Amino acid sequence: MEKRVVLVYPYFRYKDPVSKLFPPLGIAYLASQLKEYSIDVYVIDCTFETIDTAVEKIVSLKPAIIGMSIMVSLSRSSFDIAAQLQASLPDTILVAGGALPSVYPDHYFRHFDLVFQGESDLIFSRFCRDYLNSSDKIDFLNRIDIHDYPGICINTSKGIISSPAVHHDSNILDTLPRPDRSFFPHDLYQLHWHNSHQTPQASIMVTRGCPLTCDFCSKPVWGSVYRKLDLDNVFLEIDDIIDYGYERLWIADDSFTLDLYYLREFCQQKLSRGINIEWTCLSRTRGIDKETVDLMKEAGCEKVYLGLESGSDETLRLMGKKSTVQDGIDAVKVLTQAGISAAGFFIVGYPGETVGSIEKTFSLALSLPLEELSINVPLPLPGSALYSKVCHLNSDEDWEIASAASFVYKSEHNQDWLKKRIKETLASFKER
Ligand code: B12
Repeated sequence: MEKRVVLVYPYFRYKDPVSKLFPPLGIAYLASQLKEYSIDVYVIDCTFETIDTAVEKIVSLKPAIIGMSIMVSLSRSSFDIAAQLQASLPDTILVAGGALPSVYPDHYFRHFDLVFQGESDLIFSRFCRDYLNSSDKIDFLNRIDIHDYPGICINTSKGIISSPAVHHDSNILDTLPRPDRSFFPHDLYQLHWHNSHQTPQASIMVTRGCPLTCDFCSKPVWGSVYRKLDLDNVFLEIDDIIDYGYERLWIADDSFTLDLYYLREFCQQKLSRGINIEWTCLSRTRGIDKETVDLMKEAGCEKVYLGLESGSDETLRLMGKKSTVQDGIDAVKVLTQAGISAAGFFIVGYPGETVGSIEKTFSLALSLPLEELSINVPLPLPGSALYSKVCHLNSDEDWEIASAASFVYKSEHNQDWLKKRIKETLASFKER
């Protein structure tokens, strides 16, 4: 084995072509941390690969450690690759991390040696340094003191042991190196955006965590404590993204508009520094006002994705949303009046809602001046309150998501009818 770490992002575009493709940011965070320890690091971003070529590349590198970044829809690919790697590289340590392993670590032990939960970039790199300085895999794993590595979860002869994941304070986050995006095929990503007639975009995270408690939302990595990054560092990262040729930022924060003071500061500094790049973000519907939205527009905000969710206040209550239908209508209005496009996410077929409330959602979706519309049935994400109510998936179950209109659990709603109505609504939306 070579003293090197290979990071793998097991998303294969050919399996599930989505319109939005971003270089995987979690991998960029891990890579920069590993480089801080002068560790020899390689990245296999599978986005434009096939499983066979990806496995071939990883095996030829003979890494001592492989770290795979996994979210709910990447589970099957991660298991497929890991099974092949286990067979070809029995002495390599296989580590799973990211959103799904963070909430469901025991699912991974069949193919991985250990799991890191939560914000583990800092701790994983320390783990890699320590392991690369040791000589024997079995001996090292047997001697691990889990308190040395917060967030680690490991299957030992005495059973599964873990130490709780950490959420770093802002002052620690501000000392971390900027994510290293140098490993990704930016030309292919940008070609993808051009081919789909969209502005080339890269993702960035400015704030972390969300204190809201929506029933369907899982906060597997960042948790509930809202933290903000130092804006000097944020703008250096934005400079990197511009240097790689991207023309729009996709701000991936759970809710970038939560702290209006910080949001305005971001806009003002972006303007005063003359940083010329468009951006989009996600937002809740309540709380954004005209003054802030006008400033967002001036600072290059092109589109805001709103969690509108339902056309019925009763259903919004079932979803644990601390907002009303009117908040959503007002938010779309204030954005569009400022010249910012509004995109709407809706969920239909929520447990406990009625056909009447579902129809209200379809009507609302068609009545608003939205630029983009997404309507899904509930997806019970592991770690969400909804998940514990409706789902008891066992660990052999596959987590790959087949379709936005198919239930992955037994629902009281008629799936065929919902599918038909979603299709009709999306068709009417397109025709408009
Ligand atoms: C950008 C994004 C996308 C992008 C694609 C991902 C990409 N290439 O960038 C798009 C828009 C396509 C997308 C789609 C979907 N997404 Co998405 N997405 C996100 C989002 C907003 C940001 C991801 C990100 O870059 N985060 C920043 C990086 C730094 O965080 P990170 O990857 O988690 O990495 C950190 C740790 O996890 C850890 N880590 C990560 N990998 C590894 C690996 C190892 C070895 C170790 C040790 C540590 C480690 O270190 C990092 C730093 O601490 C997150 C929410 C969020 N705020 O994170 C949702 C999120 C990941 N998505 C989610 C979901 C459900 C989806 C969809 C299934 C939605 C749907 N219904 O269609 C689809 C699936 C698409 C597909 N085909 O796979 C869920 C996943 C839930 C889960 N439990 O797995 C999340 C958490 C949002 C949510 N709360 O619902 N998504």
